Amino acid sequence: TSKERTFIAVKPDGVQRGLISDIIARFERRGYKLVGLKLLVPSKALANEHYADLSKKPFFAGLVDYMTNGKAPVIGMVWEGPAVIKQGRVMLGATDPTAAGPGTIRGDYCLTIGRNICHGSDSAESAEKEIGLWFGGKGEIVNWTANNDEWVVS
Ligand code: DAT
Ligand code: MG
Repeated sequence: TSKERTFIAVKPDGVQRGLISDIIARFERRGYKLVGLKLLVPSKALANEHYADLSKKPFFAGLVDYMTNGKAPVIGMVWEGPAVIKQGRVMLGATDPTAAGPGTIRGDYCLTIGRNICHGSDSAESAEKEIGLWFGGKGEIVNWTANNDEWVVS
């Protein structure tokens, strides 16, 4: 539906490389609506829970350290709009940047899977879980009407 929401993050390497604005711009100019935004160094507990599905993988410890060591923060966002979960993943590009096509975020800016600069929920279930994890506080998600909605979504 047009109220679908997904969790998109700029990982520490994306922040360090100055790519926050580019990543936001891609979602914004397409017409998706920003309803949550924060800058933080995630706790180990948050990163562990966020990547819980991957806890048995050999790269898990390195992944959590990279997300949480504070060498740069993470930008966490909630974007809303038609098919934003699936389209967000398409806009990010393949997890392994060597397979990510040009025009995608990873295809335009990344070379390796361990430094792929962005995250996007991969299903309705993960979107719900991740939005709840990263945006727990009252008022952190803002419901608002964009004045150009009638020109973007019909
Ligand atoms: P995605 O981030 O596209 O949802 P994922 O959920 O499978 O991909 O994995 C989460 C992150 O873990 C991914 O963005 C980068 C890291 N990762 C995944 N597979 C990896 C691997 N084989 N080696 C190193 N890091 C990996
Ligand atoms: Mg994933």
